Amino acid sequence: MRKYWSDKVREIIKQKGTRLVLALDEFPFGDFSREECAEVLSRLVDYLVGIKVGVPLMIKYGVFGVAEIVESLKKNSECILIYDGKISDIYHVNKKIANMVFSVGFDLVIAHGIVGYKGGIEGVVEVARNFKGGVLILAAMSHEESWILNRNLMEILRRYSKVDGVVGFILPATKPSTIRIAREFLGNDFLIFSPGAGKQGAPYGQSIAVGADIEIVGRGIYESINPMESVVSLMEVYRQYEGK
Ligand code: NUP
Repeated sequence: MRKYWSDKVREIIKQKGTRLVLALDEFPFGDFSREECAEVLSRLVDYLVGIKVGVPLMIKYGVFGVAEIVESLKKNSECILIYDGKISDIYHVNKKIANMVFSVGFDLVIAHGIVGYKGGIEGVVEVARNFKGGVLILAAMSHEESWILNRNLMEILRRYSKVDGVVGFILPATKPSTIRIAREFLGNDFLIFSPGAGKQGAPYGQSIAVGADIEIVGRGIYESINPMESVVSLMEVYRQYEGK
């Protein structure tokens, strides 16, 4: 599935001329009603490679409520749907979570690499293979004290790059050296998705410059007064890296 998902994501990047995945941790935008928000999203989707749904939205609307929102977006434009549950439990619980999210139409799910594969993330990977979905491994994080996790970067990359079903890694834009190291180690077969640009302080585009395929942006878009203007202006930033 690795080649399938990396080709698919890179094809959408080419088609749409952007590198952006929207982190949807809140719905609706500002004071918009749910209908108005759905309308804004349906127009934004032409300028997005995908949408990443976080736990806050899942708690608020439940897996079926979220599925309804995201499925309607998929109708308008090709778009990768990612569940960011940072799955990090033991094998059989991970399996249940993965089964629920893949069965409502998510394409990729994010799992915490630090948990370990055997008896842990293996549960997510097995389900992903059944659904022909993919797993993105969180290998380092963007926040201040993330060094506790991030010092295990090489071990996580080494371990999970051997696992069939793992299609890519999440690496922080706020720590660009982790992206550089990972790209050099992984080569081009794996996808790299990077959060941390905008509100967390990394400059837009920096993660792409050092080797990421995709930039994940949340508040910079959904808290913006004009979300459409924000996604279009980000396209300009990513245009510099066309063909990279
Ligand atoms: O290390 C990580 N940092 C991070 O911000 C790993 C993540 N998955 N994220 C997610 O990226 C976070 O859960 C949020 O959905 C998004 C960043 O949002 P924002 O800072 O652009 O609003």
